[in-house]
Amino acid sequence: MNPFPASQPDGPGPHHGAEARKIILDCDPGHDDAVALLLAHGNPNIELLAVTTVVGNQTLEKVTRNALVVATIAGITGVPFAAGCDRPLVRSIENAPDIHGESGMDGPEQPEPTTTLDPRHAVDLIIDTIMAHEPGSVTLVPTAGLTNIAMAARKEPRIVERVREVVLMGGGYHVGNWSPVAEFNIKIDPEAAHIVFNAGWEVVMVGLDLTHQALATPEVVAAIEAVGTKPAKFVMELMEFFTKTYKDAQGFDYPPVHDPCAVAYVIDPTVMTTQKVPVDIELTGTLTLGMTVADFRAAPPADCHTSVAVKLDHEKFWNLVTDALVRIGEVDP
Ligand SMILES: [Ca+2]
Repeated sequence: MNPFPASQPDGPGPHHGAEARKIILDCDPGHDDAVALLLAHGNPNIELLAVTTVVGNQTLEKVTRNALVVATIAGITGVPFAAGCDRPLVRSIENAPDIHGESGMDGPEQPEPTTTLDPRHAVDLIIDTIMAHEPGSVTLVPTAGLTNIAMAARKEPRIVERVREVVLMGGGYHVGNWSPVAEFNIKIDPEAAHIVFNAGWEVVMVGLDLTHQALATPEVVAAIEAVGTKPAKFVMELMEFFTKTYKDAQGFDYPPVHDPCAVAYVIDPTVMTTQKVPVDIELTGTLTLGMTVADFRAAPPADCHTSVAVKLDHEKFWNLVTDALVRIGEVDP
């Protein structure tokens, strides 16, 4: 039962209000990217301006198709989707089939997408979208390797001052997952990450220190199932697959659902605590390539433009996700 039917124009729903935060979601779906996209679509405090894809969890072709599948399942219309870079700036392609399967979003049945792609390259869609909006109004939310974002900053440097902030899922100041000290999104394109972290815009790093607190426990999965809609069933089945691969590949009892944490921070910064600290990217270490090196030795300098996410309010976070699914309601693809 959907308490917020779409036919009720004045009621709450996934229709953004005047104060909604404008975001561009740059992603590589990806089980957790799919949840991030559903959260962004279903929360009224977010106005989703564009969705862009980049090679990462799987090939560009696969993750782009997956993004369109999620759009179809969630009934996302009127938002441009564009495909971006199909390889990192310097390094060879690394995908993560051990976590996300051969399709990049294995588990649930996937309908044929009905959403079509914007003809622009993602880098151009990102630039066009930022330049078309008021300075300081657009937030970039990358939940993948940072190739598209780095390319956009290099191609049109004026976006750096115009963006309100970059809230990214990636890195970790005490922990890695693709190496002992490096996280996947940073490690697969460290040069791009170096560009993004050193551009001078505000960067909020929602890294593994935070996202390893966003576990899809059995209680969480049951709450999602209880929403009782097709999009909720889709998320539940994504979580079932994710639970198995995270157990097999990394020994987690419950999977950390990384990417929606970045969206949740934009919706409500009180969902987590953050700490201002200088962060830079290791590019030359033989054991530490792609490490997000955070300098906690002293108070951050006045011009420090990076912060890291520290502590998650688990209940508040998952309530946002289930609330978004309730608002999305039933969708007939
Ligand atoms: Ca991702």
